Amino acid sequence: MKLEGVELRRISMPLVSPFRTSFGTQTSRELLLLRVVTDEGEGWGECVAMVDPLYSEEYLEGAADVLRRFLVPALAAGGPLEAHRVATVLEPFKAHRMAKAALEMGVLDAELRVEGRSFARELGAVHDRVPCGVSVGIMDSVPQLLDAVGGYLDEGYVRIKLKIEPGWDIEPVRAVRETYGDDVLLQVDANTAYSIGDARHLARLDPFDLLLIEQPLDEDDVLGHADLARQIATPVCLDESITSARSAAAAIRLGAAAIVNIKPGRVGGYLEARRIHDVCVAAGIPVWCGGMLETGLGRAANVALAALPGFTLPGDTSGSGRYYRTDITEPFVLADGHLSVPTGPGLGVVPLEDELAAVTVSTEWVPA
Ligand code: NPQ
Ligand code: MG
Repeated sequence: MKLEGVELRRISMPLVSPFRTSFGTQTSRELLLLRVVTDEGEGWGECVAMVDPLYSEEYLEGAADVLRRFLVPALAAGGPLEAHRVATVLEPFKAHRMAKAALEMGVLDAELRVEGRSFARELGAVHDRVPCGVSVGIMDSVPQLLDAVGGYLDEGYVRIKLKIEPGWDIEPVRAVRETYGDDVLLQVDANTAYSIGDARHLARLDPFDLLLIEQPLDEDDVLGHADLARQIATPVCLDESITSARSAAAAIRLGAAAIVNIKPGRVGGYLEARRIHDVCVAAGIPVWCGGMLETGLGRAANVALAALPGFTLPGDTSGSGRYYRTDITEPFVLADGHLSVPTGPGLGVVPLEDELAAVTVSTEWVPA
């Protein structure tokens, strides 16, 4: 394949309800989509960076800039266009993993469509459907939270993740346990909102039998997570800190990660995500697939990844309706708490022309 160019498409999708985390409240999702155009066909990539660098250091316009200025030109000049070569060709440029992941995803989609193979088959999926969890934002009150959780349980979600921060942690967890019982698979995500001095406070979550606590400390504080893990009974899971298979191996060796959240965007792509899966399986560490409020495009690829054998915990692979009234692809809808793994070529889904047009803010052509 030969690269002809990449269309950068900014889209804006309203959320069905505000989503509050320890780093802020989102009411709409601004996203950068990549249409990778080759001499043999097209592929779609989705960049998960937010508008503001609040989850990680990457942000939407930064990703667009590095793609336009460095990544697309390097890929165009980098020899035969093959998905498995993309990360190597882009390696001279430091970090910018979400931008690189989006470009690799688009190339992989184009390549697999030509070859008639699915993401699931390419990545090594062993299931045809995956169990789904849901991430529940910080709310103004406990009754409001219980309402939201009850609604998701009624929809069939098999695992609940509560976003927490100082002042919204022990009581919401207690309330969910008391209302919905000990059988609900329950976990929490702090998005780096605590410090090691909070260890004794976080140990108060121990009695609630949580599956895990996700990223309580700073992303660069791997040693702190190892120290914390010795002071609390809840298993420590890393999200933001895991940026590569190498960093996953290091975190596991240090005792900082009993469980790993895998997000392809955060680690530079689906191929690196699979390597993290392999590292974790070899070390006996359970993994699950995170979520970044993806459209149906990113959701399709995530569901394929979540069907690999080491994904033994339900992920944040929610249905489209968790976030969006209208998705830009055929929506992903839960059946019995599961989503079906797409089987068609590439992602197995394509943007619906009208829906895509309705959410498009701007397009920019970056020639090869
Ligand atoms: C997490 N995701 O696991 C992230 C964080 C997150 C589903 O909890 C806009 C774009 C809003 C990306 C909010 C979930 C977001 C976002 C939260 C990512 O840490
Ligand atoms: Mg997280």
